[in-house]
Amino acid sequence: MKVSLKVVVVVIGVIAGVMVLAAKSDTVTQWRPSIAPKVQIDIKPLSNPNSVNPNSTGKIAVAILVDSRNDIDIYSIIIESVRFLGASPCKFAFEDVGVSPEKPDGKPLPPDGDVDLLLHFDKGDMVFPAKGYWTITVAGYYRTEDGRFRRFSGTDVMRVLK
Ligand SMILES: [Ca+2]
Ligand SMILES: [Ca+2]
Repeated sequence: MKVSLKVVVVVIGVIAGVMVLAAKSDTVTQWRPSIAPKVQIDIKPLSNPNSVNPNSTGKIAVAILVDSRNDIDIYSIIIESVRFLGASPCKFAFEDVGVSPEKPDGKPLPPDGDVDLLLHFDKGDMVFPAKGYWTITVAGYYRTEDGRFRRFSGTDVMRVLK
């Protein structure tokens, strides 16, 4: 009788151990880095410097350049969640865009074969900083493969005229 009780205790112990391990491995597979993924953005694609006159009306284009090396799928981005100086996009398109030259007034780089997200923002919706050069963060959310919403962001330098 005592032996069978020991066996039962051992069996329960093994089952409990397996359950703890299973729970732990589940936690591990669900783990995600807490830092928001950085994406490459290009304010005014094809243009460098990215000069903007806040006193005129119109739209400013921002390309979100995501390729197969990123953790973000370009089509998982929640368009309406993206913010650029307080504005949300008024227009968007999925297209492979040419990229701004690295040096001012240099030659733009041709499309690289990976589809990008091209967003347009209405200047009337935006809050501009004072005249000068500013590092601007464009941020938003994307949906992960397991259906969660995660933040991403990217930065580019913008020149505010006037
Ligand atoms: Ca640019
Ligand atoms: Ca591209």
